[in-house]
Amino acid sequence: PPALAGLHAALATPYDADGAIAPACLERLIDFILGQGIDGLYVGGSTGEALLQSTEEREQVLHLAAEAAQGRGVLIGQVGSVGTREAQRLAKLCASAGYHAVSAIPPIYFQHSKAGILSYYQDIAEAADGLPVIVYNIPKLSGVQFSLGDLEALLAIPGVVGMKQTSIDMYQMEQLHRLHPEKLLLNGFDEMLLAGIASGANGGVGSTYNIMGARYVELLRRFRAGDNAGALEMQGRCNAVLDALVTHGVFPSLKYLLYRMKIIATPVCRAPLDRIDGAAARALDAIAAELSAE
Ligand code: SI3
Repeated sequence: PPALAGLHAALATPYDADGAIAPACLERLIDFILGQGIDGLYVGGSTGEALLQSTEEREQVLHLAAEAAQGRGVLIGQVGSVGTREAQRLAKLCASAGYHAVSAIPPIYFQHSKAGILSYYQDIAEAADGLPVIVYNIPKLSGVQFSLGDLEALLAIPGVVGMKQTSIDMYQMEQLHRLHPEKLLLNGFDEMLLAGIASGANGGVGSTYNIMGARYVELLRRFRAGDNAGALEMQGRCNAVLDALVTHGVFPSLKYLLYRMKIIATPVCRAPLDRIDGAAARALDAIAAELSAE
């Protein structure tokens, strides 16, 4: 499998009660994730709430995560932004801070031409100073739809080594694998990790690897050992948790669980993300107890 394959947690950003980034909690979270057997960290992605942070805060998180990892695991920095300048600035930082790769969502809000999006990725690859670039395809949140041909044009950019596919289109995953077997393919939706790796993905990036990484490590181990029924059983155990997260809001629920598992000090997400209370809190408390006991 290509380098950078494996399971990478889409790192959450812990905050203190005032909403500032909490370095000690970030360290504890990274220790917890890597202790579960997860291969690396995907820093500054959707789960990291990067687009709700200032550029300076995004830089701070990228630095803090690299320091806390202390050379353990693969480090992938998500640098995608509304505009090219910020993305390049963050890509440069990753190159100097010991990251192994950068990744980027397409430029959002303005509806850019395909040529504009292509040059955005070329510019990021240049700023990344030789670091491999992983395109982050997430049509659900970015609003940018890529055809197979569009994705192939992105994969042909010098420096682009692969794709993080946060898409339910497993036909497209299989096509990417079949037509570009040398490229890295990371599965984005945790609830479909088994489907993704069965369709050619070399691993995954997931938000719920923050809370139950060991379950995904075991899923992948069983799949690689040819135990498909066992892998499906693990996917089911993960999805029983994901059912609640998807119902109550993935990012606020994830923070709430990390808080109840005593890994981070507050369940705070950046507004306008929701807060968890009432019946949602009660449902998640039971899950936190179950995960803490593992
Ligand atoms: O950048 C990131 O935080 C991710 O890689 C996120 C990851 O792909 C998540 N996707 C979204 C849209 O949130 C999944 O892990 C997702 O939260 C999970 O599968 C629940 O739907």
